Amino acid sequence: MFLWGTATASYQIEGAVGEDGRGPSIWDTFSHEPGRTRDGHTGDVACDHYHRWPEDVALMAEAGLNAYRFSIAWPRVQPTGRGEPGKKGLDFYDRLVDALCEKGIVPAPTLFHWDLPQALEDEGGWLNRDISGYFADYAAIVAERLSDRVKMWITLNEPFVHMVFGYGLGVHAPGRALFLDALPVAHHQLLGHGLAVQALRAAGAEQVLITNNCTPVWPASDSAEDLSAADAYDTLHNLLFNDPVLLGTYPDFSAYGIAKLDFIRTGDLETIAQPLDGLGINYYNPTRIAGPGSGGLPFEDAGITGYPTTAFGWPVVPDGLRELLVSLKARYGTALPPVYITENGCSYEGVDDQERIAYLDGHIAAIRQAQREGVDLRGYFVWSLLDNFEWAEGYHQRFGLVHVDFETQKRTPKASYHWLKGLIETLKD
Ligand code: IFM
Repeated sequence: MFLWGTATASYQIEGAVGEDGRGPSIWDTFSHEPGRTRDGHTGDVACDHYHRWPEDVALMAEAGLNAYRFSIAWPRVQPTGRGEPGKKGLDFYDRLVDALCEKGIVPAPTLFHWDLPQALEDEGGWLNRDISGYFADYAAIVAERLSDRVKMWITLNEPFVHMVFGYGLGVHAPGRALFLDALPVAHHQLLGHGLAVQALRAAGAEQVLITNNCTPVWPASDSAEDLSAADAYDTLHNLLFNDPVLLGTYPDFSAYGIAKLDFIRTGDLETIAQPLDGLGINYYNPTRIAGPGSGGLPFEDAGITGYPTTAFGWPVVPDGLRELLVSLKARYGTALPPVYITENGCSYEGVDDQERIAYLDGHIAAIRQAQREGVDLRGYFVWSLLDNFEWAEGYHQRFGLVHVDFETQKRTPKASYHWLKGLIETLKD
């Protein structure tokens, strides 16, 4: 069964940050610091999904969607990231999973979508190798409770973005600007992924994936400088996260002048390269790269022109998704498991969102073309079900199929919601 779903993340929709024993996360801390998010927005209330989830599940069912990718808030399950689980937090996800199953919607939880318990950040966050083990303990707790009904699990969401934005540039929580010294964050997340796969399997999980955010990298010109800069960027953004999980190796980092990767220990890569049942891919746009960059980086973003852009200013390049999928197949061959597009979507204003319809239509055509070119694709999840808290942009970027009035919490399905519903109906015939 091909999965047609939507995707969300706990901190972006749940709200209820102080309820039922949930501990603080790094996003609670970060968003409350002056100047960190646009207009000082926080996820304190967000879409109030913690209370309104029955309405949100009903919206999915009404659209005919057969899958839902959501994330579990680690600090709801373990308020300090370690030790005994809080009962009420797990109860929330238990009820949600029951309601999804009742409606015939496959639950596909992600265990980590950036809301690290603050107590673990106080111990160094993902710079601290021990966090990998705590992550696996948490995975085991959740799977023991839910794996009788949850068959499909995703360990991490976009470890690249969490490393670069959260620890490299400091524009996301936890707000550290370590540049290339953030590299251990990649390794410790990947190690946590590998250990979590083992824990999930031990608790009866049937299907395990990781979700990487990938981008086709376009050199700005054919010059040797731009070509090698593009390779260097591809290494950091794509290969650093796909190679270890699929091939059990790290790519060559010499372009970065990093000789010592001494945080990698013997046996780590074997742990990271656990067999997977799928690769989750989040795609938004390609990246055009020139070289060399400033600040010691071997590349710089040259920007893409000549394409329509979303309200966020992101170029709309549907064929980039086909290009990406075909290139994954070319690089990994038989090591590439079935692929799920775990996020694809766009930010636009308005309820009559014809641009979003065009965006989705173009990207769905691109995945169909990739299938014709031999890529084993098993699902497509739109980001996002609801307008929600778009991290540093607060509530300014609206990605939802359903409009949310953040004053009243009223949900209004947009034109794209009705369009997607119509499309899914035609697929049933
Ligand atoms: O909102 C984010 C999501 O949390 C991760 N992937 C990209 C989305 C849009 O920026």
